[in-house]
Formats: sequence, C-alpha cells, structure tokens
Amino acid sequence: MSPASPVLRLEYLSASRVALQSDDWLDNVLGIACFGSGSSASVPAAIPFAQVDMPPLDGVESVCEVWHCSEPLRSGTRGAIRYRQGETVLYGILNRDEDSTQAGRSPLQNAAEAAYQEIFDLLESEGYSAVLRFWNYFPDINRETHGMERYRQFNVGRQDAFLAHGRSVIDNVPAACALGSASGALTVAFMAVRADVVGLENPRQLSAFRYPSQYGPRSPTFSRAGLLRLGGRDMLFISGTASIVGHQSLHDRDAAAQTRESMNNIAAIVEAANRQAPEARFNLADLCYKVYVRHPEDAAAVRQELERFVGSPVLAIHLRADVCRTELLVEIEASGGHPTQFQ
Ligand code: 3EB
Repeated sequence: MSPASPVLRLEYLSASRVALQSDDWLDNVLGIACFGSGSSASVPAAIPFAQVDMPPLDGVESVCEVWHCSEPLRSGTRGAIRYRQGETVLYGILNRDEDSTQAGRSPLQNAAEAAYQEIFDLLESEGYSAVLRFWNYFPDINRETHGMERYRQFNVGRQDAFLAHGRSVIDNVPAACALGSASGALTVAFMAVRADVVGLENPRQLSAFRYPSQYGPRSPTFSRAGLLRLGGRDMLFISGTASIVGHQSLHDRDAAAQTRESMNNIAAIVEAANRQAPEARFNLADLCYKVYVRHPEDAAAVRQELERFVGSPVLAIHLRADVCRTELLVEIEASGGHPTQFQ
C-alpha cells in the first residue's frame, strides 16, 4: 500500500534561493532555520524564522533548513514565539536574550526556563500533545560563568520548565540537540504534533536523563530519538548523537574515530526504531544528516567517515558549532521517513 502524500517535507537551500521563492512556496512552509554568519534571509514575518550563527562547512555561505507541511497552515505569535500550525503539526521558533537577572540563577538559566515555559504554555493552549523535536542553540556553550558551565546552566533552566508544567523528565521525553553558536541569543526551534510520539533510547548509551551528576546538577532532558506515524508514514527524528558510550566520551582528539562512534550510536538507534516499527525499515542510507563539527579543519575527515560508514552518497549538511562537552569534536543528528530535497 503506498502511503498518503507526506505531511512533512524537509528542504535545504541557501538564503539567496529562499529570497527567490514564490508566495505559493511560502504557503506550505512551517518555518525556516538559517545557518550562517552572514546577513539573514528576508522572510515574511508570518513565517517562523531564525538566523543561527553556525557557518556551513560545505563551501556555501548559508544553508536554510525549511520544513514544509501539506496541511493548510496558519501563523501565530505568542510572547517571543513565532509559530505556524496545521491540523496535526505545529512548528515554532523563539529567540530569547539573556537579559534577566535573578539572585542565584544565571541569565542563561532564566532564558532557558522562560523559553520552555512559553513553549509549553503555547502547546497546552493549542492542544498539541507531544513535542517531536527541540533544537537548542546558544553561544559560549562550554564557557563557565556564575560558577557553572553554560550548557549545565541551560540544563537546569530547561528541566525546571518541564517540572513546572508537570511534565516527566525521564522516559519518553522529546528528542533534542543543544549546540554552541558563535554569537546571538538563545534560539529554540521545535516541532510538536497531535499524535503519539514514542521516545527511543540507545542500548549503547546511558539515557541522558539518567546521566550522573558529574555532568551537571541536572541531567539533560531529552531522549535519543522520537518515532511517530503521521499521514500513514513512520518518521524518525534522531537527537544529536556524539561519541558517547555508556555516559563516557570516547576517542579524545580524534574526530574521525568520534564520527564512527557517533554513527555506531545512530545505527543502534535505527535498529531500535525498526524493532518498534518493523514496517518502517529505516536505513542509514535513507536518512538525512545534520553534522555539527567543532573544528573546521576536521570537516573533510568527518564527511569521509560518514560516507564510508553509510556506504553510499549521503544527504548531509555540515555546520561549525561547539558541542556540549569540550572533548567532543562532532555531533550528528538525523531524520527519516519524510522526503528531503537539497538544492
Ligand atoms: C549527549 O549525548 C551529547 O542537551 O538537548 C545530544 C543531544 C546532546 C541533545 C541536549 C545534548 C542534547 O549527551 C549532547
């Protein structure tokens, strides 16, 4: 049985190409995250948009990640959030400056908590029961301020918002990533659905929500992947995945080996997804990858290892970003089950 027309579609294109698109094209756009340090794409205010200072390492100046949806869409704003929604999908983006001070809490912790509270408020009032994916970007992720590394500050604020909304912080939490940009505000993009999402864990890795306290006072609140069925199709959203086995980082100073270990982890998540949804037959060669690389000089080796591992041409973009542990040189996210277009 051939599946119905896909609800979600992913497209990657440059900011200058985005500027050339017609209104018809924009009608079906859920939102756009544009990566690069140049000036941002000009996009109508009704389209959720963020410019993220993470330069592409693929020889282009910018790359825009565009989510399309086949459902009739309408736009809205709530506080700092710009969102766009269809019958089953809601995508939103929010930028939040780190400008609020409060005794005992860092501005980033405050910004993260406020951002997530605002998102949960929106999803509760609009009735989207599950978050499929969060993308978190903020500068200086490895820098220590207020006596704590900024990634750890973020984890405290994020978890507090989950708890404030009575949401579980273990098991079946949303898939996510958290990367360091070169500049800018805290940016959170998210995709939520009126559907059941199954959170997947990786047997090779301790669940992040159970990381021991050596990684910070609060464990990160994310699952290794989110699996769902939408419009008759199984879709898989794999969280940022690094060279971590158990809870330990492996292959210090070796970006190629870290890439292989990250892919071993992604392969294990794909296996877990196929156990859960056997008909989906997710396959490494059919996924679309977004690769975050700490040092630009590692990009060629990382790209080569990824292609070797997958064993066929790979749909991938590579971005310059900081990973949330200083020893990690690469992080890879992936998704599958939706059409993807590169141009
Ligand atoms: C890891 O496995 C690497 O804090 O949202 C990956 C995916 C990572 C998501 C997050 C962090 C996050 O711990 C880092």
